[in-house]
Amino acid sequence: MTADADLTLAERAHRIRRTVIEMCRGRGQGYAGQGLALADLMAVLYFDELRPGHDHLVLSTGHSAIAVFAAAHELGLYELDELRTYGMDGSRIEESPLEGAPGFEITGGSLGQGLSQAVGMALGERVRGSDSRVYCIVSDGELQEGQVWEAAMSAGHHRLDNLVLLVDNNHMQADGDPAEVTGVEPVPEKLAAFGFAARRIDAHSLDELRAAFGEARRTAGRPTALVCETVPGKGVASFEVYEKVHYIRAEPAVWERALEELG
Ligand SMILES: Cc1ncc(C[n+]2csc(CCOP(=O)(O)OP(=O)(O)O)c2C)c(N)n1
Ligand SMILES: [Mg+2]
Repeated sequence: MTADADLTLAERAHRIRRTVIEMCRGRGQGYAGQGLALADLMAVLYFDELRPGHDHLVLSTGHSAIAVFAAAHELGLYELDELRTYGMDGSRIEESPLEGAPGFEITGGSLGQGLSQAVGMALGERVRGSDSRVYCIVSDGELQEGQVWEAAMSAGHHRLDNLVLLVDNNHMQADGDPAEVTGVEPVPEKLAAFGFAARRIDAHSLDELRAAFGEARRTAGRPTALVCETVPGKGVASFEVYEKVHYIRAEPAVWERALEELG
């Protein structure tokens, strides 16, 4: 745990990546590719963008919870020892999270539902006269769910400029590349047609992420969508071979080598 305010965002992202590997090492398996891919986004969200107790993060892609747990560890919400019980029977460190676990506003697992909840929260905050902002993470595979587009239509209709949709565009779903399963592109253009200020960003560039969030805050009258280009396994060279692997199950030595590579 650390509350060291002097760490840079790059150092936070690096620590989040190490925690992701530590979590998978516990049981020898987990969503390591997604956790590593989302580490930079998590660092910027939690240590630059979200105002604690004020803004909302809605993780629609429940199985990517590992990234949020690892970031929550940086905030001091979970001890590393507990995070190492990730996915074990009886642990509250679920592979897909439950609403009410520290860091999680909704229950995950059934894909496609989070944006609807985020739209409801954003509308609710507006009705209350609050300036709270709502950030919602969905995945590229999840865009195949019709409910996401119903929610997007609603966000555009209500001109929810307090809503930021983040698409984890890692070009991977359980059965391969969405382009080969059921194509979802062109995502920015589709979301723009639904009323979003939408664009694609490199979600491993801390500068691009910060600039995009700044622009979203300055955008009035429209929700923002950031199609975040991410690389599964980002930061651990030997995980390149797992680039298109949705779930990693490996021997202890593999996790130990990953930690050595991260440094
Ligand atoms: C409604 C629903 N349908 C199917 C699944 C099974 N499922 C779990 S993960 C997954 C892949 C979704 O794509 P994506 O989130 O892009 O995968 P990743 O990038 O993490 O590999 C699917 C179909 C689910 N969790 N919920
Ligand atoms: Mg994906």
